[in-house]
Amino acid sequence: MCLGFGGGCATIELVEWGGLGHVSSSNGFLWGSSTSGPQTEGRLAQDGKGDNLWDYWYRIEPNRFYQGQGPDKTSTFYEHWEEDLDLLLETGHTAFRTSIQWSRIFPEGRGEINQAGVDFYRRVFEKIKEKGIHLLVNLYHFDLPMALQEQGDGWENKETAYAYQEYARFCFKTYGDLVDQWITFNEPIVPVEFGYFYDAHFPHKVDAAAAVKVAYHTQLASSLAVKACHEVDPNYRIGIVLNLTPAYPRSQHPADVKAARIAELFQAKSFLDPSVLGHYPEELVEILRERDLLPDYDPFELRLIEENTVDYLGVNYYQPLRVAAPRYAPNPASPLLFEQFYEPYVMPGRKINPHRGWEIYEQGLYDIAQNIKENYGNIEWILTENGMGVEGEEKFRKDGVIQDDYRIDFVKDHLRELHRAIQDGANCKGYLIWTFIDCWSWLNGYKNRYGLVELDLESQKRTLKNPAIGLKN
Ligand code: BGP
Repeated sequence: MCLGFGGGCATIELVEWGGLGHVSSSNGFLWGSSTSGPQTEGRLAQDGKGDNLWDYWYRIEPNRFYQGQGPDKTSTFYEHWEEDLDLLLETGHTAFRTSIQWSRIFPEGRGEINQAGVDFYRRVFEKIKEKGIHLLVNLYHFDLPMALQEQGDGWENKETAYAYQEYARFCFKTYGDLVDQWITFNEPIVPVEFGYFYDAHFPHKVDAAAAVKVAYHTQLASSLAVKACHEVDPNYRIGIVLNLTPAYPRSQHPADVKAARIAELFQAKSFLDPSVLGHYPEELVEILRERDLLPDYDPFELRLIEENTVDYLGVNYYQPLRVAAPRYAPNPASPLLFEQFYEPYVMPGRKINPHRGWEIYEQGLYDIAQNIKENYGNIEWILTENGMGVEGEEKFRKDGVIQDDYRIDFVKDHLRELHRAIQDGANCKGYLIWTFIDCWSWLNGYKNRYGLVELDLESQKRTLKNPAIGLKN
């Protein structure tokens, strides 16, 4: 299959699928993949890492994880990192994004350092730089050190934001010479939604007031990290990764349109506006104020958020958010949930990834780009996650290799929309696929495979899938 980006500095044109590789480091556009520490590294008895929320939750409720697959082993990157990094070049990466596990550096969240963890990341990052690969490092991918949850109620406690800033500052000082772009948080709305509205992530609270506090303290932490980063070195670049799908209303009925507007306030603008514009959307503040849900804040913190906006954005995009006005009035005695404002809408005739059940809507990427251009000062951004999960992928194996042509088509179709957006002025500087080597997923274990490289869970053997081999040639 033939597609990719190429050409001169200003234009990006569709060219042969040289895939991630042969295209254009020449014009500086970044090609690569994203992953995270907790989803790849695994733990060894003597590695000194402390528990994070996932390690703890898995220990007490392994039954809540797909096929009992937890975060203890994942893809054993902690042991196989050298071999894995060799595959970066083989699969044509010019950029790579991973995350540091806070609990590997500070097992208790703050205080004593785990030197083995500090050295591990240093070695990994040095090797990535030796290979000439642009390195993006995220500081938080859903993985709060458990000690901070146990001792201080985690993100419900403002102190956690300051503990995070100390951790972040340590990382800027320790690895700043190796990291090209920093990221404060990955999809910070996800732990708020899944951990505090819905019973899907630990700590399983269903409590809107706690959710709002967690969201506010996370934003505060992100802004504190931006501040610390620029204090350590004003030239360091730092951003935040958000899932920015527009909310598409079922119809133009005013109730559906309102539902979509509120969905976007909760799901996207709650972090996008303070991170990029430096303030919260007034309508969101009003909704919270009316329900007596505003968190404790002081003017100093709001000023800090205003003065420490991000240098660039990371955008994750998998599927669109389609919503409709709620069908039923809420039961006044039930906890406040998103459904009181909007409910998911399953559009008849939508295009589907049948192997994962998620809608495919490539144009969403173009719409995201237009939104950033028109409403967020056309801030520089990178597509930091886009990819296709496939359940039972072994059924596509032929001659020993997974023939994932469907993934090539998926990427190709999204790149077309990205290309169109860039032609229309989008300030997008890179495309990172989710993911490099099949990795562990929070609730789905190894059910849905996303990798350019196949992982055999038994032997831990890595095998290039079809397009990855294509990239090599
Ligand atoms: C994103 C997360 C990733 C990854 C991905 C795929 O939202 O940032 O960590 O998990 O989704 O989703 P899943 O693993 O649920 O299929």
